[in-house]
Amino acid sequence: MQAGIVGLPNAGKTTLFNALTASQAEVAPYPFTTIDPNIAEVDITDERLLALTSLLNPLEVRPARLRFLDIAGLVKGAHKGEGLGNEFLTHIRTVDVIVHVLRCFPIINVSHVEGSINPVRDLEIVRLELALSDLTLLERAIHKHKKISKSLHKEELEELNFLETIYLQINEGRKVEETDLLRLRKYNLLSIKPSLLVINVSEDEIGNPSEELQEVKNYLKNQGVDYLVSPALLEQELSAFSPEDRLEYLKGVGVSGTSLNQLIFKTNKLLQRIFFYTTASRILQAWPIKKGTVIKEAARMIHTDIGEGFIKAEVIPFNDLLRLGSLNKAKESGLVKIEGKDTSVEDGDVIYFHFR
Ligand SMILES: Nc1nc2c(ncn2[C@@H]2O[C@H](COP(=O)(O)OP(=O)(O)O)[C@@H](O)[C@H]2O)c(=O)[nH]1
Ligand SMILES: [Mg+2]
Repeated sequence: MQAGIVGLPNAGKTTLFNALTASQAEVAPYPFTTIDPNIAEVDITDERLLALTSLLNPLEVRPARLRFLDIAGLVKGAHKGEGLGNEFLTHIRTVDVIVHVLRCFPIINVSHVEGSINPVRDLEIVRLELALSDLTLLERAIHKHKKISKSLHKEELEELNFLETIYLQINEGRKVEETDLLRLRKYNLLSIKPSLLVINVSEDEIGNPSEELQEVKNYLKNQGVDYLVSPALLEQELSAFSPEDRLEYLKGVGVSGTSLNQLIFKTNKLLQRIFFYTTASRILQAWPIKKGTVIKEAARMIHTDIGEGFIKAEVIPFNDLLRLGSLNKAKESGLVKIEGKDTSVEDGDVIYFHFR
């Protein structure tokens, strides 16, 4: 799973990135570019995985991972190449979710490209840049199709029509239909990607919200957009401390959890992610998948051979396994179900795949 961080310069993107990843960062340079985005991966901490670890005593534990990409700030005109914006954006075209950072902390020492604090304005500037960047991409795709339109097959002509329709929808700021999203996947458009807003506030704003903070919260609520309020700088400073100390400090200033945990929770909700677990070869592994995925697809995710040669799966819900205390007891109690390829995976299922 990958998340791409966007926002205006000095919104606190890199600060948030550090806060999210510093404690366990594995910062890798991006190999094929000169304007390197910061990249780091974090383990998705998971209560169930911890419980399964103490229960099953595995040789190895592999949590699901979330990768963050932090790109340089966008400015007005980024889509036209202003400030190299377009190149930055290409780095995050393939992410699963966009994390959009809005600056709410005041102008003291840190300047703002637009000269004042106004998160609603900033939100719309960046949204517009994402949309304009998509339009440029679509224009190119449409142009390519048109150049050879005489020799196009029926499906390709249909694709051309489809792209033109989408172009108009994005251009006019209309909502793209749910059913079209899947078909658009291969174009990696940014403006239609699931996105989460992170409002970056200073520590003292949490208990004492500014007018701007109230305004942007209401604005997002009215649009039905999920957001979280993050004291990014404080969290970056806290990242040197133990998780327990961090949480205690945050609770002291009125925040219920780390931005990372809130972000993971909200991302899973937004993307309708659930988790299943495998324990084969005494390797305990968590697998994130989309709700509604069937067992055969889940098998394929682990390995194409397991998907292709799938015979059956033994499935036990996490809660039953925890209650009974071991896989053997679960089997004896008949709580391990044999499932075929078309059964949907449920959140928390512990699965053993049989395959040829
Ligand atoms: N006071 C305060 N400063 C912040 C906060 N977040 C970021 N900054 C500062 O703002 C500056 C720009 O932050 P940075 O993360 O580099 O912004 P980016 O350009 O969006 O990556 C840095 O000096 C940060 O220390 C915050 O919540 N409060
Ligand atoms: Mg930065």
